[in-house]
Amino acid sequence: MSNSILSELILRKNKGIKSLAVLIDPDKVILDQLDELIMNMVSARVDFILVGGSLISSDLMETVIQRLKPVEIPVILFPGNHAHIYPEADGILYLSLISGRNADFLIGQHVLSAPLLKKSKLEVLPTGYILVDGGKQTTVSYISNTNPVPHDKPDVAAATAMAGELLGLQLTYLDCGSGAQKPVSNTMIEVVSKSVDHPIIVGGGIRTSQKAKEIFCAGADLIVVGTAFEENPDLLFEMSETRDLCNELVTKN
Ligand code: 1GP
Repeated sequence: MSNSILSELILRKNKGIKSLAVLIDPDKVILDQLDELIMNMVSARVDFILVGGSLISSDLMETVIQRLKPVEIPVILFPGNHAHIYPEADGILYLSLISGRNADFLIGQHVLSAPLLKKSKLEVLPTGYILVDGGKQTTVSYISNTNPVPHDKPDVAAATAMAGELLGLQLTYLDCGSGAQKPVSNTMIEVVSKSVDHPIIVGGGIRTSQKAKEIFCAGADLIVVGTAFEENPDLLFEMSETRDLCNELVTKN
């Protein structure tokens, strides 16, 4: 089991370098348009590709991963449950839903998937997954039967992230859920990123480059965007420029 994705994220965090990930939801992807999306992701120099979601009804996940295989961007599984494991990917966000109190998503799904993961070559990324209220109930909160952290309670999110770090989790993912009305607040990102030493992933409801810039400046190391790119593919180029501008500032300083 390699640790190249995690090492890369830690290295970038230490240098203040920001990263952009595209989330591909197998239920929403249009296979005929996948080649174009791949070309765009390569030319925008997307850093990571996440594939998955909390509820996947189609049987396209494996096909999508196989089509992404030749692309030189790491493909990371974003599983909704233990059935969403495909060894052809490069890594897996091993999400423990630490904002919730549902044992199944804290440890149960992990017990079911551990034997397969131990045998696979997937890089396992132990991640404290913190759902945050983004203005409406999301599929992930419904499916996991958990309450998100209130949007205006950064201290609760920070204490949750700290507990995850103390338990040995290597990443914190603050997520308002796909299609959220509003993303995680800048204040929450600032407070959480000052509370833990490991890389912070932020996603859910990020729809503009301006927002992406604010979220990077607040302390996110990696942002994940899905819905906004499905609605407006050109935004991919705008957001990657935003990432580049943030990174230029870092290299100048
Ligand atoms: C969802 O963070 C991801 O878990 C992406 O959310 O689809 O709203 O960009 P969006």
